[in-house]
Amino acid sequence: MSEKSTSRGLFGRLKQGLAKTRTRFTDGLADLVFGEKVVDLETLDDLEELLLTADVGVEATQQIIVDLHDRLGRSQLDDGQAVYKALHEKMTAMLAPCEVPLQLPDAAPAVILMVGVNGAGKTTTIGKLSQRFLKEGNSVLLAAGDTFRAAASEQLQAWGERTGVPVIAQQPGADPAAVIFDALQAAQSRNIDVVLADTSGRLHTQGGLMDELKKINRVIGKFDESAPHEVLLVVDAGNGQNALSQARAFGEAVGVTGLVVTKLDGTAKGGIVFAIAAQIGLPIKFIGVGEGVEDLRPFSSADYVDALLTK
Ligand SMILES: Nc1nc2c(ncn2[C@@H]2O[C@H](COP(=O)(O)OP(=O)(O)O)[C@@H](O)[C@H]2O)c(=O)[nH]1
Ligand SMILES: [Mg+2]
Repeated sequence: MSEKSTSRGLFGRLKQGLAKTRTRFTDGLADLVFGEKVVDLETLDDLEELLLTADVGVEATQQIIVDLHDRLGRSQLDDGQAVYKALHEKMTAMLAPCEVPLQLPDAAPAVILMVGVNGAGKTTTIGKLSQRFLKEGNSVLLAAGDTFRAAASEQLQAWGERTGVPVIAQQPGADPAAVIFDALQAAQSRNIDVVLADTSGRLHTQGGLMDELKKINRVIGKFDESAPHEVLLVVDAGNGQNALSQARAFGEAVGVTGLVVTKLDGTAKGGIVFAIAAQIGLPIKFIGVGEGVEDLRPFSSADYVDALLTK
């Protein structure tokens, strides 16, 4: 397959993954800007409503509307196509600062800590990431830091078996910081390139569990003071605006370095990435648009907006 057709295939997958949000956008936009209708302030009101219902959030929506309003005021937007183009430009520009690809540090091993609420997709994302890193020529080891449920470490071990990656685990109820420390030592002695550390889901409002996460973070820092090199907060797009409070709380506790936004395929709330861009400003390292390994994609602002706004 040529490079071109591969990338077209991946883009098609992204479009399909974002179908629910895209339908909301393109259906709404079809009425607003693709018709013969004259573009006026009422159109902007309707557009505002459309953005809000796709979970773009009040702040990001205001930024977009103000930008279009300014342009409309300068009468650059005399037709629907011009509005569409301006909207496309503004939305891409808003997301661009969040497009910061994950770069593995030179450390041996590179340590990536995954955090987030229950069911967000941490363990699944670890499985998908381990395949990505392997493909890129790195050796990988998984640390089963979710010791809360027996099923959690089994789920991680199943990924380990599937990908042929070692998993360091202990009994349910073991101290997660100790499990992860063990895993780091094992990785070092085996010359492993990347350690992906899983953790139990916790609500950002559960103080005790957030303290446990801080301890995990400290213990990793004792192993290597530059670690963890990435702390990735996994958020479920279907939870909409809750992602923002999660990002703030986890950020305060352990210094989140980037986000993974999962399950965009199951929701029409794909606008949440704009709210994240406007109010959190952290890099979005990956997005999940399905169950397959290829459905965890590095975040691209241009592709994302293209996939949302093209029929
Ligand atoms: N459709 C879809 N499902 C996902 C995605 N990411 C994770 N899941 C599913 O979400 C569920 C919870 O994932 P899991 O990794 O166990 O969450 P954790 O509790 O954060 O570790 C599983 O059934 C996953 O298959 C995604 O991007 N799209
Ligand atoms: Mg899990």
